[in-house]
Amino acid sequence: MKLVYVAMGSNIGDGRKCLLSGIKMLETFALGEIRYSSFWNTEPVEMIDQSWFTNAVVEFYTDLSPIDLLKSLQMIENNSGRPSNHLRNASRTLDLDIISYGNYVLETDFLELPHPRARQRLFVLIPLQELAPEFQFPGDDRSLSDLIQVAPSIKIERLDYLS
Ligand code: PH2
Ligand code: MG
Ligand code: MG
Repeated sequence: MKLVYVAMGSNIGDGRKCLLSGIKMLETFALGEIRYSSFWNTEPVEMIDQSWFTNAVVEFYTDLSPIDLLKSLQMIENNSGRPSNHLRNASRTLDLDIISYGNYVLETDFLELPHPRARQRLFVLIPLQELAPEFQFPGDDRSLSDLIQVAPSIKIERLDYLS
């Protein structure tokens, strides 16, 4: 059983609904409770002329292998209306990226662990810090605060559904 962190993002349709329905689908195979961060509205990074994203990070345990977890996440993306042959960085109803899988460090053609770009992306680091302030990337002794300080700045605001 491994503890995993998955980043969620949506910039087509109602982002909050897309993320909530994604979490419901994750519940069908996660072991135990899924913990999740607040939802954050974030400026698109490395995309031109795209809508803002709703982003969050979730934490759960799994007994799936990294590759089977990746396949399950891709099935959920497809169920959310995202074609599997989409272009990299195209807009999407739901994007699910494995940020870390236990303390695995892995490099294959279709999966790299931990996620190769997460440490530079505030739309991952800030929800992750909210959810797991003590988190460290495998093989990296920097804190999330250290990483957040040097990451390229973007506009990011926490959604507050109670107000
Ligand atoms: N995902 C990307 C590229 N750019 N920007 C934001 N704000 N949020 C994302 O989830 C995101 C992005 C590729 O998956
Ligand atoms: Mg992504
Ligand atoms: Mg992805």
